[in-house]
Amino acid sequence: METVHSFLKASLEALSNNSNFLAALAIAVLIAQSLSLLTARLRLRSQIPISHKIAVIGFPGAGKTTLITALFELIQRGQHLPPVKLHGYNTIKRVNQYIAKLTSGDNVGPTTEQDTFIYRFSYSKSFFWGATTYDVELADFPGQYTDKIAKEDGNEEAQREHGFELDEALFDREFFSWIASAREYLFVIDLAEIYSNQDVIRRIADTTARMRTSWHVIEDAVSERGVSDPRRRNVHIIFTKLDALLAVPMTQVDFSKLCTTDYGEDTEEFKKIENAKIAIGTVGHCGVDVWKLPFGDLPDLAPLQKENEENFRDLIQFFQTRTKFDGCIYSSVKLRGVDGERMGTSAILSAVLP
Ligand SMILES: Nc1nc2c(ncn2[C@@H]2O[C@H](COP(=O)(O)OP(=O)(O)OP(=O)(O)O)[C@@H](O)[C@H]2O)c(=O)[nH]1
Ligand SMILES: [Mg+2]
Repeated sequence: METVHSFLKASLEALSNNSNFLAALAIAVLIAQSLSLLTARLRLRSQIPISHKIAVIGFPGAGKTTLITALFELIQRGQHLPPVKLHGYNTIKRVNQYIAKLTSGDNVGPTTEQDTFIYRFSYSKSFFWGATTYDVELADFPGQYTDKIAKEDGNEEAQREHGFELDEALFDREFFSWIASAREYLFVIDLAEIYSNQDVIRRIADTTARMRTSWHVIEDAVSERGVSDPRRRNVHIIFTKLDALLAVPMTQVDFSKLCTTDYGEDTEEFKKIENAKIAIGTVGHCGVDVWKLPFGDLPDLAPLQKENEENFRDLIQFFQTRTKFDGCIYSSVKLRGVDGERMGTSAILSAVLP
């Protein structure tokens, strides 16, 4: 008995003398414990769906509903996401109705207060610890709402001084609660509307002021409801209807001159269209369809985008300082890539989906 005791004592002494060994042992135990805790947490997380809310904000006619429809059209192709499940009869019905309209070239029609709609879908992603499910909500609010929250446009200083005295009763309460809990905000700006204006600079200044006011009101709603810091919300600016900037309006094309030679390819009129690369509508009686030019055939868009972002520098800087600004994306439902994808749609999905 005494020999066993002295053997154990001697062994322990030998081990404790070897402090490196003990330290390594302690670290190994710690790592094993942390790993099992982390795996347990991740497993638990994979069992609870993660909620992800995306708010689409913009003035009436900016192209919000059309854009959302184009996003669903891409989602349903299943190239960019694992299989997606649409939730609720209304989401399924609306998505399919609107996609049919978009495909046939019909307008989806303005969204009214009664139409305020939250699309719901979910999908799962596999990780080494299991699958995580995301419950996504995408809200299409009527442009009239944005108009109302930005009604103090051009008078931001006074508004900041006097606080926000917006009549919340004007709004559906659900709107503010939902907006305050969103994770991603898409501010949609209509390029066609901006650049077709008589006074472009004034229009940009006005849009900037109204968008800023909208964000101030959202910030206010967020802090009032005590949910996390508005500076941690992701904001994206989406410039829609890019095609309108590349277009030669049909009224400017003289069809009689277009067709003077074989398909008129050498005429000045044809060059006008060729240079613009796209025209609104089909050049009917020549049978030349300039609608579906793939992205690769478009003129270099970088200078145009640079100039536009220079024009919107104030708004971009405002979002950069007050939010987690994620940049600008250009979209057009009329311009398609060779695989049929509408311009901007996959960039938007990658930017806003987890
Ligand atoms: N040329 C062109 N027109 C577009 C594009 N996207 C939308 N439009 C047109 O713009 C108009 C308004 O589109 P909507 O999607 O209804 O706009 P909205 O922002 O939902 O409008 P509200 O619901 O009133 O707030 C429709 O006539 C669309 O066909 C685009 O990329 N290019
Ligand atoms: Mg709409």
